[in-house]
Amino acid sequence: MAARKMRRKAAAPPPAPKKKAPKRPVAPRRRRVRRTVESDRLYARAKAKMPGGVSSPVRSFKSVGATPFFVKKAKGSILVDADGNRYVDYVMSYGPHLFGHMPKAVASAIRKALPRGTSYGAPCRAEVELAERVTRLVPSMEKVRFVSSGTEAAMSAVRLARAITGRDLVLKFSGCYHGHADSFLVAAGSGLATLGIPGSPGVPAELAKATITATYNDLESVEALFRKYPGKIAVIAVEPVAANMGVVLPKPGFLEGLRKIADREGALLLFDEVITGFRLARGGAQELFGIKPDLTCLGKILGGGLPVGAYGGRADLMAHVAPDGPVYQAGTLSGNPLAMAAGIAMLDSLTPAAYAKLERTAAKLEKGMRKVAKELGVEERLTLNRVGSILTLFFNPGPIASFDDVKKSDGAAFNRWFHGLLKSGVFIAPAAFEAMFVSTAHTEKDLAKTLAAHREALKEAFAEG
Ligand code: KE4
Repeated sequence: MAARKMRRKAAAPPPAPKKKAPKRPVAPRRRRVRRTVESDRLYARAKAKMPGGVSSPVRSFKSVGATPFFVKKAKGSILVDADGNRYVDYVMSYGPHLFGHMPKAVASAIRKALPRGTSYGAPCRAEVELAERVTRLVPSMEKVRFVSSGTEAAMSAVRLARAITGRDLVLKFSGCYHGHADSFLVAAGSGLATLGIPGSPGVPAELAKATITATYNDLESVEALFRKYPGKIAVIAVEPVAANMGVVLPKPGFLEGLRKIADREGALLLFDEVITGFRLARGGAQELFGIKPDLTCLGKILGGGLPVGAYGGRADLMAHVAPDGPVYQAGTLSGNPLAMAAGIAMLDSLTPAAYAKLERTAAKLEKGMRKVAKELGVEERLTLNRVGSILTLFFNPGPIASFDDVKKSDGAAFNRWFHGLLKSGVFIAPAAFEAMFVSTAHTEKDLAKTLAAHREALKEAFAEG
């Protein structure tokens, strides 16, 4: 069979050279329609058993008028959902994944720790080793206590500040978010702002009154509250770079001003570095801006994706924490060996090269996003705020320095932009009051895909605007 065919082929004249087809303009790659069958099935089951079908409200896609996809797996900069759709991920679990999902060092540290057990209810070596790293990287934290979330960290730091000063009032900034402890669910950012919840029901009015709110970047608003409540404010709690109303940078002198006011008034200064800690520098925002708070809370990166939070500060302040002192705080899973192992691997990977790469990638993303906006002639209608590897695009001419500014943004345009990106396989937080998180795992290819998606999505965002 094969030989006969061969002979026939030999006798036939050589085929005429094929004419080259005229070059057709290359149409932009058609967007693959995202399948959502499996995610929809999972969502229906989830809603039957879980409020909103999610474990944290922002994940519901409610504020962008859609339903969530369910993740099947994640690696590096990529998320894959239950229907096999792949996304370049800029949520990065809202901050922990500075090196992308499942970086080798963290995965191997967890695998090595697992055979030794998951939680002891007793101290272990890993806690000590992580505590030594945290206090070395963040010198203002002479002592540290591990907890299991950023909320626990902020809540405990406030309790400590109230105990030390003997004062009740907590001063926070509208649009900043410090977790969901009662004292902080007042004019908060992140999920509350996203869902338009000014302050959560269930917080006793008496307790809500103990939280007073100033305007971010407005020192006079802080001075006014200290004039109004002399000797009553225990702590000024602030995100040194706000990232829960979108990214809003501190104006020059703002953080220094808070430091001076706290010292003058006998209040403590608490930096909530749950997002900025280890991200903006090895020593967080306090290293970047050179301001030393009295207390700091940490989370996210500190656990590399496993549940970890921490609070800490001067040794004389932390001496008030039980069992050394009377301020009670406890936690079954605090300091568990798996999370500690992950944290050690994360902090040991905080090299100058990693920060250089984060800055290069984030700067390139910012530059590309600005270029696209300029080419589309919409740059005047947008504000892009970036510090290091966190950034937010506001549909707002700006400038944006406070939550009041942020609230003037065009939410509908943001939603169209969000969906435009998602259709093209780029996942950002389904909420206008969050940050985009860049990691060392984001590649040139990811950036190219992101900027192409951004171009199409911006057109859609402004198509109706
Ligand atoms: P957790 O309790 O969620 O670990 O941390 C609370 C917290 C405290 N402080 C800051 C500055 C924070 O950003 C957070 C939590 N951040 C949000 C996202 N902006 C978590 C995402 C969510 O709520 O699902």
